[in-house]
Amino acid sequence: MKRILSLIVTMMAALGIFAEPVQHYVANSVLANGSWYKVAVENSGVYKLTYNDIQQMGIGDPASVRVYGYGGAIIDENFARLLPREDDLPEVPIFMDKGADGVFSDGDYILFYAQGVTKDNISDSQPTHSYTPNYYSRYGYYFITCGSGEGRRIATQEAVTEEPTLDFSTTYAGYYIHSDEYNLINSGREWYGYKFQNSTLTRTFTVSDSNIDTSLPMLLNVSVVASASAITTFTCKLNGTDIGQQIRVSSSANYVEIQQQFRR
Ligand SMILES: [Ca+2]
Repeated sequence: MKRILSLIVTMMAALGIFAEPVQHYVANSVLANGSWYKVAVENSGVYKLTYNDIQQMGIGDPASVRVYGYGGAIIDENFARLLPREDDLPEVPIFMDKGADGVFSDGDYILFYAQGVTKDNISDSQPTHSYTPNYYSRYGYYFITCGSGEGRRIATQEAVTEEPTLDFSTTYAGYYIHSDEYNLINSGREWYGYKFQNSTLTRTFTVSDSNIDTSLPMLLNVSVVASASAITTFTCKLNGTDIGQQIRVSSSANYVEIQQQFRR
């Protein structure tokens, strides 16, 4: 009896510990105070706001401008992995060019890096390049305000003086051609972009980047879906030449998806 009682006490103590809520929330959002201006971004990159842009937003003191936000990448659906993260908007470091007079004024600007809606998954160990789209938004948003004094700045790195150990003039690049126009069963995340039917049985997709070195290996990922009473075939050509075997989708009353890789 004594042993059972002791077990219950231990369990209650343990339950008491786990019932304690884990607090990850700030008391107030940064958005609670001041005037804010919201800007939308679609693609990742460095964005520029001029002194006049900031002034026209109605920011009281353009020299004290601050940028907040996470951008547009989809967040992890496993909330447990998000928990160590602050729940409020983080301040984004900016670069501010004040010109020769050292005063943020007409003709000056700020730069900041913004995350777009496509999250690149780049692996250093494998020559692959994939991406995760944001299924819920076409834009990411940043919030502009001003604070007192100077906001967060992009840190200056020490110049590297050592001799390089690797010399290269090319790198991997990824291009995505997708258009989320059709959701075939009006459900889920599978979206397709281009219909091949009736008189449109050929489509040309152009990557307009004159810096591509066409002598280097290339990997082409193609995803097609079909539903037909006969086998559906797709032929992929690169600059007019077949790049590999045809993609064959078996006949089916249901939609069948095929993903195929071509290497050249
Ligand atoms: Ca200036």
